[in-house]
This record gives sequence, structure tokens and C-alpha cells, in this order.
Amino acid sequence: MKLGIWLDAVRHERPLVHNITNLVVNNIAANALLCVGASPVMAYAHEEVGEMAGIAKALSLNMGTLTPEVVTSMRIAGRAANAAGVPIVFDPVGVGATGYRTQVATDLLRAVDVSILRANAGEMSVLLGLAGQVKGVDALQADEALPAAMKHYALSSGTVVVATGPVDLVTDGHTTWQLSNGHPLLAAITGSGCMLTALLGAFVGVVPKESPLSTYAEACVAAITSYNVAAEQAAQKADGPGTFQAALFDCLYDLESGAVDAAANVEVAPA
Ligand code: ATP
Ligand code: TZP
Ligand code: MG
Ligand code: MG
Repeated sequence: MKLGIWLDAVRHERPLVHNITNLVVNNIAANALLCVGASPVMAYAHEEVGEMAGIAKALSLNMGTLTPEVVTSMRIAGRAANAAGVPIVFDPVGVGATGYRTQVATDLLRAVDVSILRANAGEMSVLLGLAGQVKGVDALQADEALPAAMKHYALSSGTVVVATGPVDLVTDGHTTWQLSNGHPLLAAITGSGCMLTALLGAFVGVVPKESPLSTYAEACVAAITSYNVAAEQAAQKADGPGTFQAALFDCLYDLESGAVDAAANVEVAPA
């Protein structure tokens, strides 16, 4: 699978990505999008989110710091995106940590047609009804049945399902990919998953409309691998988490599509 062409497409098309994300990561998610060549916008007001989602190339929804107002913003934006055929990425941050988060995630997935569901492996296990564990927003434990449950969910809902961690899993229900790029320093900074959720918006934002789910899955594999290869490069330059975060932006900005393909560690999982 050629992945670098997706990064080139993002740089060429500069997709507008509408983010409804959390108070912790608004700035770094916007910067990550700018670094790969996308156009970020953060918009929350009920009065404008429908209009903004309708003109965006992708809508990225993130549950990190929920309030009832933000939940309503997500619903309005989600419905408008669905009506306009704009793909939605959903990150159920902290699902399972509180009853409220679990309720909001479940309700949103019923109310809105999500194209990409991304969570850490603990959150994904909880969301899919398995024995996962989360501590606040951090993954503690995934269930060994997670790959099968992700496949089942992908097939039944027509969603690309992405569970991240030291090894990332991406499935469209037919094929599951195991991605092994990245660096442990990603787990030492806040928002590394949330930045990825924003970047998934940029990459699915350049998928031609009416494409099959497998094309969206390919764009997700490219987004994750691009990000994780940039993280590997950043770790070489960094002295610790602080310099790593700055180097991650620099490396995303300088990332070459050829370097993504050369460093990609992507395997199709056995059926
Ligand atoms: P958590 O809060 O549990 O860290 P998260 O939502 O931040 O969850 P992660 O699962 O940490 O999300 O994934 C964020 C990014 O970091 C992904 O690109 C993933 O591949 C990468 N990553 C996380 N941990 C590692 C690791 N130990 N080695 C390599 N890459 C990692
Ligand atoms: N608290 C609420 S949202 C958030 C924290 C610490 C950021 C979570 O970021 P990530 O990418 O899921 O680690
Ligand atoms: Mg994290
Ligand atoms: Mg997260």
C-alpha cells in the first residue's frame, strides 16, 4: 500500500477540518493540522457549527472535556455533516471513565453516522462492550477480543475502526492492518491521541466522495503512519517530552512522503 501519496494530497488540497475538540488540545490539534498542510478551524457555537461542518472537508469530534453545550454542538455539527456528505471522525475520549461519557458516546453514535471511530485500545474495548479499562483519559487495559469486536462493529456500522497504542489496529471489517510505527514519547505528552484524531480528519478530508470504506481505511493507515514516522524522527532530536512536542511539529512540517513509505511498518493481520 502506498501511503505517502495521501500526505501529498493533503498538502495539495489543504482540506478545511472543523474540530470540536477539548480544552486541553485546541491549540496543538490546530498546529498539527497546519503542519501537515491542512486548514484547521475550531468552532463551537450552536449558531454556526452546522454551517461550518457543511463547508468543511471533514468534521473531527472529540469528547475530551464535555459539557452539555459541547454535546449539543457535536449533534448539530454531526447532523449537518451527514446531510452534506462530510466524513466524521469521532474520538470518545475517556469513555468508560464516567457514566456521562459512556452515555454521550453511545447516544452520539446512535444519532450521527460516523465514518471513523478512533480511540485508545482501553477506550475502544469499553465502548465495544468488552472488558477494557481506562483511567481518566488513559488506556489501562485492552481486551484480547478487541480485534474481533472492532471487525464486527466496522461491518455492522460501515465505520472504519481505529484502536491506538504501541501497536495500532485499523479495520474496515474486511481487512485489519497492524501498524507498528511511533515512539513511547507519544504517551509522555498530553493530546497525542487527540492530535491524531484531528489529523485523521485531514486525511479522510481528501478521500473522494462516494469512495468505498476501504479507501477511508487506507487514508487512516496513511494518517497514522505519517504521524508516527514524524514522531520517530522527532524522538531522535528530543531530550524529553517538552522538546519532543516541539520537534513533532517540526517533523510533521518537514515530513516527506518518500520517508513515510520508506519507514512504514504496516502489516495485514491474519484473518
Ligand atoms: P492514552 O491517553 O492512553 O495515551 P491516546 O488517546 O493518547 O491514549 P494513544 O493510544 O496513546 O492515544 O495513541 C496516540 C498515538 O501514539 C498513536 O499514534 C499511537 O500509535 C502512538 N503511541 C502510543 N503509545 C505508543 C508506544 N508505546 N510506542 C509507539 N507509539 C505509541
Ligand atoms: N483531559 C481531558 S481531555 C485530555 C485530558 C488530559 C487530553 C487527552 O488527550 P489524549 O490525546 O487522549 O491523551
Ligand atoms: Mg494520551
Ligand atoms: Mg485519547
